[in-house]
Amino acid sequence: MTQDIKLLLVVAVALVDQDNRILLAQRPEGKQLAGLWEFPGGKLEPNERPEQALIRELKEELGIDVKEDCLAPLTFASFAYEEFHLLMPLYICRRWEGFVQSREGQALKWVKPLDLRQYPMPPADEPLIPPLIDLLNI
Ligand code: 9L3
Ligand code: MG
Repeated sequence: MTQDIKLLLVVAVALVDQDNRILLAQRPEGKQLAGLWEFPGGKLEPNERPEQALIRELKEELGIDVKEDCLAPLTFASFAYEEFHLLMPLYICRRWEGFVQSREGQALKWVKPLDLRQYPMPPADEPLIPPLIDLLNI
């Protein structure tokens, strides 16, 4: 028997500052998974590549400008919710223009890699932590 699976394509980023801290954003009240801390990002719009979607989302949500060659793919999240299957590449970015600000009322936090586990995350985001810590060589 086959089953129709709804795929949701999302892209996320680990923004890393000069002290090797990573930006987490808290999902706001009223949204699915409210209160959980996530790597910033969002859904792909039709005809967008992941890098284009991320550049758009980072401008909308955080007010920063990111160049495509500053985005490096790191790993991939895959998580099956009951209603849809989420596929989400995680990029890493160390360079951007402008100051990170909360444009959509979301709480933001710069977190040391080994403290990431203290922040409750959506289930798709959690498995992204070990490869990120490996890459940062902590
Ligand atoms: N999501 C999970 N982890 C993330 C991001 C950016 C998104 N780091 C999930 C939450 C929602 C879906 O992706 O189920 C779509 O995100 P949004 O458009 O509601 O932010
Ligand atoms: Mg978002």
